[in-house]
Amino acid sequence: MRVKVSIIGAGQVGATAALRIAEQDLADVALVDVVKGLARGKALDLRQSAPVEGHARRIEGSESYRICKGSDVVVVTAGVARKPGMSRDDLLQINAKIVAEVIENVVAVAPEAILLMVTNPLDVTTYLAYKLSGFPRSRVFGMAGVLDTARFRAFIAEALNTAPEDVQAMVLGGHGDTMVPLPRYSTVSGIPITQLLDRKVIRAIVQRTRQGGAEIVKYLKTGSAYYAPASAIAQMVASILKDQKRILPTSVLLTGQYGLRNVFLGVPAVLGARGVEKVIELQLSVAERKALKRSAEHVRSTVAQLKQLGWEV
Ligand code: TXD
Repeated sequence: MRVKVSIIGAGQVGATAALRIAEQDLADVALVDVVKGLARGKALDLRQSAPVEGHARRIEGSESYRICKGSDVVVVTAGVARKPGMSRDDLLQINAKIVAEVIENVVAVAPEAILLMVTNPLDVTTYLAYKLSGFPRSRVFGMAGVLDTARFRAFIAEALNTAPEDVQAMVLGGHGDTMVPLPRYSTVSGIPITQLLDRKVIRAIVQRTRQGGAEIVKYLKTGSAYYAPASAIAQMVASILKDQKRILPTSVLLTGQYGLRNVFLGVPAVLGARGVEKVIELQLSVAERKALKRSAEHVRSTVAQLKQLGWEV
């Protein structure tokens, strides 16, 4: 049986995610974009790399959602990205409209799919997708934490001059400046980083992680990061399609966990064939709990802005 992942938005993140999913032999890919010819062109290019890369994945591109029929997972990257000086929240008005249109189309062709949201502001577009799709909470969630922890892990590995994959880390909270990296739950081959790195160094890494996206936007000027985001998407998709049940930081609707409810926020979750199968509740210090609450308040205030803009969600 062939599995299929649809990716809505064939821009930088969407097209790179398509490449990773095909080259990792995870699924066939359907790419959709409103810009005429864009998804078709990129899909054709990707197909032509298959003989050299050595996979037999089907990759289609279109302006029409018809090609998404039968998708197991739909990844939503449609929207605009940040330019220098912009926060993720500045994207709210325009991306909310785009996400609403996308969700309506996706629900019509792939009502059984798992929705993985990527468009910023992430925790808010995921909330919107949850409300508009009517899908259960286990089938609507967002990618951000895997990227934020990947940045945290990369910086720790650089500071220690060690293999990046040996570094495990956890980042909670919303995808923005209020995210909560957790040095206490970060290790290198099982050794807590607090035993390996100076407190001041850890603090600097935490700060750099929070600004990780902006640092790249400043260099690129016309867009934001996409290689690492695409890696993060592929990892989450793999955990779902292979039913790996990996514990990955995921933006999930909280229903009382961490003392919070009715808000999407990054927390460790078990990802398997049924989507979010479980939320893991970590023991937090008073300061960590406070930081997470602050992050939740920030996401809530952006949802409130959405309501002010006339969205009934
Ligand atoms: O961690 C995370 N969640 C993120 C989020 C990491 C990286 C990027 N993040 C966000 O993803 C970013 O802030 C943007 O909101 C999205 C997509 O970023 P990308 O860098 O891929 O932006 P591009 O290159 O501009 O691509 C967006 C594509 C582009 O081709 C548009 O034509 C298309 O989206 N688009 C649409 N497709 C379908 N339907 C509609 N309505 C539509 N509108 C735009």
